Amino acid sequence: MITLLDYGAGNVRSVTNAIERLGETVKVALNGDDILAAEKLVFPGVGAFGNMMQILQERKFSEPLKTYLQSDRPFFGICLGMQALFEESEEALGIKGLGVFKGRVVRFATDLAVPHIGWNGIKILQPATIFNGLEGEEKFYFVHSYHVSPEQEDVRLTTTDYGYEFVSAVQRGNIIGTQYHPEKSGPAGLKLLKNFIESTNQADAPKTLTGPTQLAKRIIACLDVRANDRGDLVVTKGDQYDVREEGEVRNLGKPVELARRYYEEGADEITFLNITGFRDFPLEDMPMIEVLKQTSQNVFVPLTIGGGIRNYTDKNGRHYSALEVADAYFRSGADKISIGSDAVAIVEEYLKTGKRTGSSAIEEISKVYGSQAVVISIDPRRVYVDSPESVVQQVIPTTIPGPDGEAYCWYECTIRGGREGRPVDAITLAQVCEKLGAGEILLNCIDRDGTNSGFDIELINAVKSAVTIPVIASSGAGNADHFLEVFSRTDAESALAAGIFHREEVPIGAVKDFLDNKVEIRPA
Ligand code: 1PR
Repeated sequence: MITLLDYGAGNVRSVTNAIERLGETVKVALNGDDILAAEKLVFPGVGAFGNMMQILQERKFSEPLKTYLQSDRPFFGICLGMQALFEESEEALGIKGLGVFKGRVVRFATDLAVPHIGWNGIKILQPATIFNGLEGEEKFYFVHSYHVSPEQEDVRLTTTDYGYEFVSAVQRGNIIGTQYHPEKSGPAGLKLLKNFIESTNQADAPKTLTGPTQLAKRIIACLDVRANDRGDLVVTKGDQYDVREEGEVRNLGKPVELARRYYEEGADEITFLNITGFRDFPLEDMPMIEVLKQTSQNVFVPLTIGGGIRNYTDKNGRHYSALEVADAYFRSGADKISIGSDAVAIVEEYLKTGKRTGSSAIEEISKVYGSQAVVISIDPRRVYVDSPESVVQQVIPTTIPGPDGEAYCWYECTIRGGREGRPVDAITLAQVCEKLGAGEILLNCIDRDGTNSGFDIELINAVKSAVTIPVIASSGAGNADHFLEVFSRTDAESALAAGIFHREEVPIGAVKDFLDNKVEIRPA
């Protein structure tokens, strides 16, 4: 039996699902005695360091955890669960870690996008049973802005390159910690967890990479979900956001089944967008929560969910904060949440006052779950203008002239699924959201959505060059070449598509086969 330390934040469901999938039972530690009684302890930390350490203290978990670790019984810390083993973190100066390993947790000091999100390789420095049976070339899923910096060389288990080489796993005796998420790293990650569960004493000689590891460009499958007119939850897909055909909501399949198919075909991430979330409050629309729960039982890559994440007061006067909505999603299996319409309202408010309120959904959720868990979904539409001076918004020159030959455009943010335009532009929106704590931009484009005509390269370059967080290019993919184009002509970290995958015009495997040897990818 595996004991799981759940300190209340983040997605522990995925770790439980992964362990149960491997045939092992999971007991959640409810108090210090449960920790002390554990035979094998897994600590899947997600969120922010300060918040985690405070909760460990409040729940009186810290001392039993230290005692357990001193006894050298099997321990697996994942992400923050590894960082907690160190003395302190730059993420929350003044708050002490468990101090089991000497050293600190530091923020990435690189010009590359931070958080470091996606699939990267590892260089194995010493034998460890968790790597038995692996080829050494596998990629694992990372999502973090901080990494450990151990004082002692001999605890370094793996390193990874991102701007520079950092320690991505540690080991001392039976204590193991990885920065990467095995529960989100597909078959390779499951193998690693299986090795921990079965723990033989014999570690194979490690096979490892020689050169630097490379972060893969991610291919993301997106499922727009809503109820059709009969009330069934379906995956739908619009043309420029219009999801109806001859009056009916297009039905392209069942969300849980499709997500599972995309996982098996090699999707690096799966995104669900509850596209009517702006009018049907998600906590009253429990089917989406159920979709997440069921999906996370079979899908071991990251899951993002968006739609309806905002403050809400129901008809009985009960107030829900956006954080509560996000909590429900995280606890049901989401790794990231995506905020659309509410981000526009937050940014408009910020632009009026120039001040943070500290209470916006972006700030509150990133404080608890970490910025890497907060994606901003932007739904922009091109507006052509004659000159950069003609509007206050950020304008770019365009090689695709407007209907009257205009040589400039700006990107108007929309809300409520493209129904309403707002005077804020996509570049400003992305910049302000980054400032408020968002960790990634999902950059849609209404003009390209569902057109199969390729990504809007000008939009992606304009937004990508204005922020330091990762950008997901979205809307318009019609063939595998469009993915090569977006990765060669922009610095987007990932590309998302919907229609071509749902209609099986170009399967994910075909996109990856086409990109292989041209772009760094995780093979399907
Ligand atoms: O505003 O926080 O409630 O979130 C609602 C979310 O639902 C937003 O992320 C918004 O993008 C999304 N949404 C709302 N209405 C629609 C619609 O289509 N009517 N879908 C919609 C947006 C856009 C993409 C799509 C790509 C790729 N979907 O994510 O998957 O454009 O499509 P393609 O490859 O077929 O071209 P809130």
